[in-house]
Amino acid sequence: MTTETFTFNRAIVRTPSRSVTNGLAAVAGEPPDFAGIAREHAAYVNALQAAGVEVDCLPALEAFPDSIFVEDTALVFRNAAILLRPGAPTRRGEAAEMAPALQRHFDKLLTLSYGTVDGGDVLTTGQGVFIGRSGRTNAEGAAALIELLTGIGLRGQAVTTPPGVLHFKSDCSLLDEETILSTARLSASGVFQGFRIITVPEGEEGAANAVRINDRLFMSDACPRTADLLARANYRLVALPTREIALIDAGLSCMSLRWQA
Ligand code: CIR
Repeated sequence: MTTETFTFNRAIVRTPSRSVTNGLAAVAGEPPDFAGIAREHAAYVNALQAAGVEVDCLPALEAFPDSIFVEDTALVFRNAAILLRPGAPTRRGEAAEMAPALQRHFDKLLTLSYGTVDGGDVLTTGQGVFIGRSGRTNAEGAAALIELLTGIGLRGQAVTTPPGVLHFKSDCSLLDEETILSTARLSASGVFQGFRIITVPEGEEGAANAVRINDRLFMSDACPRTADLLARANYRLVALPTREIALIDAGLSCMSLRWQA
């Protein structure tokens, strides 16, 4: 059994820009508060460091309101990184902004050359890499990514994201090599056959976007019933504030690229 899918000692994050208050939201509503986002980001970075992760914090990019959500720009593995093509037109340029940091950290940097893929649609497990087609990740992008993954010895598989859900990982996360935390609407598709599934209680769908980092599990502090369930399953929980980032459709996984160097 390998634990590489949740053992991490390096991460890249990006300082939130003031423009983050104009981040994309599927349903226009209350905009997030900049100071609140900055606090949530700082708590997240502290939690990464407390988990033993060395964090490279990139400068804010005012031209890209959603650039704090670095996960969507790239995939990172032990020996290679893949620069993606984010699906939202206002976010496409974020990938080029990420390239220099990836060049610093990785000897091998591959680039998706056609289609669109957001990293939020990609779940890496010990058995393969799920690529959820979504409003952001199209079939061409998924096919191009599968080819790149094959070249670095990984097996990619295109799957479906439930309608109305932003990203595949908005609705699931890897808890350990055998276990996936998922919403009922996602696991109903049968996509996680062979895994043990822990289903988030109805009404707490946002809890499905958790992040396993070393011996702990980062999760939203707004999901008490899921926290109960996971604590009883013996996961070591780190509850983090997500109220403001949730206003622009984001969760905890979005705010970092994580790998084992
Ligand atoms: C967006 O709509 O692209 C951002 N407001 C939220 C991105 C969240 N990223 C993620 O789930 N990986």
